[in-house]
Parts: sequence; C-alpha cells; structure tokens
Amino acid sequence: MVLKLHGLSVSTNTARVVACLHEKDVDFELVPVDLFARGNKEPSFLAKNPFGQIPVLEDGGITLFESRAITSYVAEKFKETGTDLIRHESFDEAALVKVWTEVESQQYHPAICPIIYEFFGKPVQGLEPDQAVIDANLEKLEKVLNVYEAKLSSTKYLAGDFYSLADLHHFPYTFYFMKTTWGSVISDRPHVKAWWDDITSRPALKKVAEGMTFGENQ
Ligand code: GS8
Repeated sequence: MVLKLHGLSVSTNTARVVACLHEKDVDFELVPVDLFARGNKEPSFLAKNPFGQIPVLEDGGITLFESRAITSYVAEKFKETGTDLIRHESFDEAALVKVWTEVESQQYHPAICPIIYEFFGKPVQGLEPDQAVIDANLEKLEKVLNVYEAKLSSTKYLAGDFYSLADLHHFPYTFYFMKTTWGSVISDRPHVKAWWDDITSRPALKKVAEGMTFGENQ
C-alpha cells in the first residue's frame, strides 16, 4: 500500500518529509490539507495529529506526525533503498547523524523559524513583520552558522564526509531563508555556502524545491 502524506508541498515541514521520501525513492501520495479552511482542525485530522498540524504520514497501520520523527522512520524502514541517510552500517556515524539532527532542531531551527515566520507568515495574515524579532534571530543564526562554518571546514557535510538526514533537515527553512534579503548570512561563509550549493544540487532536493512556492506572489 502506498504511503499517504497529509500536507502541502509549500509547507516547510511537509517539504522535509517529501525530501526524505525522494532521497529514499519511496512512492507516496500527497493528500492536501486546506489550512486556510482549517482542515487541520477537523476531527478527522485531529484523530491523526491531535496538535492539528501538517505533515502526517500514514503507512498501513501506523500514523505519524512531527516531520523529523517521520524522516527517521522512513530512513530506517527503507534503509536498503536510495540514499543511506542514517549511516545504518556504522554505529559511530549513525550517532553523529543524531547529534547533528539535534543541532538542527535545537540550535538552528529556533533561530531561523521566527525569521521565516516574520518575513513570509505575517504578511499572509495581513500583519506587519517585526524587525526587532528578525534582527535578534539573525544574530542568533549567525552564531550558529559560525559553528557550522568551522565544522564544514573540516568535513564536507555536518555529520561527516557523507550526506545525511542532518543536512536534509536544514533544507526547507534555509530554502525560504535564501529568498529573503538576508541570504548573505549563508553565502558570505564560504564553507557553509559550498555545503548549501552542494545539497541544493541534489535531484531529490531540486524536485522538492519546485513545490516550494510560498511567498512568490507577495
Ligand atoms: C511542526 C509542524 C508545523 O508547524 C513538525 O512537523 O516538524 N514540529 C512540527 N506545521 C505547520 C505548517 S508549516 O510546515 C502547521 O500545520 N500549521 C498549522 C497550525 O499550526 O495550525
């Protein structure tokens, strides 16, 4: 039975899962959820994710939410196909992948997410972006990126000399961030820029990017 992904291709967290499914060559059906019509707050959706958020993955008898947990599940379940995203043959490399996926979620995401929300999310709701929030988070993001710059000067990817879930998890928010006016925060750091250019040239990520059109008509 084909996997069902409830979400939207423009949504960052859905795109994280779609990227993983493409890397793993796994077929899936994208079931659109109308956020504007509050389809994510309908009882039938809340039965799948009580927090009423996309994405949700249904695979036979199991229903999962939280994009990073879903990518781990997909990478583990389909470890024999497509790109090995979790380094399942090396205990040490697998542990490093976990470290850097945590770094994305605990250090990078808290800084970049408010910037994306202020820049793209607020105007859609007719609200004015708060520049003070953007500035404070840019400062936080730069500090995280200084660590990345040093790390990426010694290894090609975040967890080591191999592409993994740790790199993939950065894709959706960074993709939208590069459409803001602060992209130089990435491109002025040569090793971070080389890493970003490398991962965005991957066919799986190019394919996901085609659907990430949020904010294009603003
Ligand atoms: C966040 C999901 C989320 O914020 C994850 O899956 O990683 N930590 C979760 N989803 C947003 C869409 S942006 O991709 C969402 O569903 N927003 C609607 C709402 O919160 O009502």
